[in-house]
Amino acid sequence: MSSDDNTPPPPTSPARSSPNILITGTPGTGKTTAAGMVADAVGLELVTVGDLIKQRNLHDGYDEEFDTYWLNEDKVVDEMEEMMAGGGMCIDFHTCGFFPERWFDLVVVLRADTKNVYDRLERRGYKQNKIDENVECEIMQVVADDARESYKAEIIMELSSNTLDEMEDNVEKIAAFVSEFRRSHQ
Ligand code: DAT
Repeated sequence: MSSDDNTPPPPTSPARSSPNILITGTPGTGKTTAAGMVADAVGLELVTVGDLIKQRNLHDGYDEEFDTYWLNEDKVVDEMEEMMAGGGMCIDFHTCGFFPERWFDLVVVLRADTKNVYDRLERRGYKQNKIDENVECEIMQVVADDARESYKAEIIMELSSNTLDEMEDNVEKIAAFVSEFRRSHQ
């Protein structure tokens, strides 16, 4: 028997018939809204990682100053490993570099104008220091850079999310990727 027979796929291209997608971006860029629409449109299972962290205590305590939880990356990855194994997941989180590269077939980075990020976070009732930190994060392209350092360029989709029309276009583009992935991985 040749050594090529029955060789399992390499860890970077796992055999799954439905893709795992990550939707990331600075808070206020529209991740949760877009992820929910994508999951509904194409039948992916939605995981809002921020909620998971709170529900399952995957953090190292609470930061009063920034009104946020200290992320425990190892706990989050351990908790999610099994759910990612079968594919078909739509993951929504505002940072991305600590997730294993092999988990994702598409990484969407949403971008928005500073004013929109500011207004959306203000409407959400964020404290001023948290608004300022996130606006700066968007200006400095922190999440986009993190994605570029962590994932292959060909699986990253950077999309503008300033208007409802753009949001709908984005959902259509992501849904089209999912359909094509499923068609070609039957
Ligand atoms: P995130 O999950 O990135 O923090 P969100 O999905 O909660 O963002 O959206 C924040 C608010 O902004 C919410 O009220 C919906 C609105 N919003 C998001 N994307 C938008 C877009 N492209 N056009 C108009 N409003 C948008």
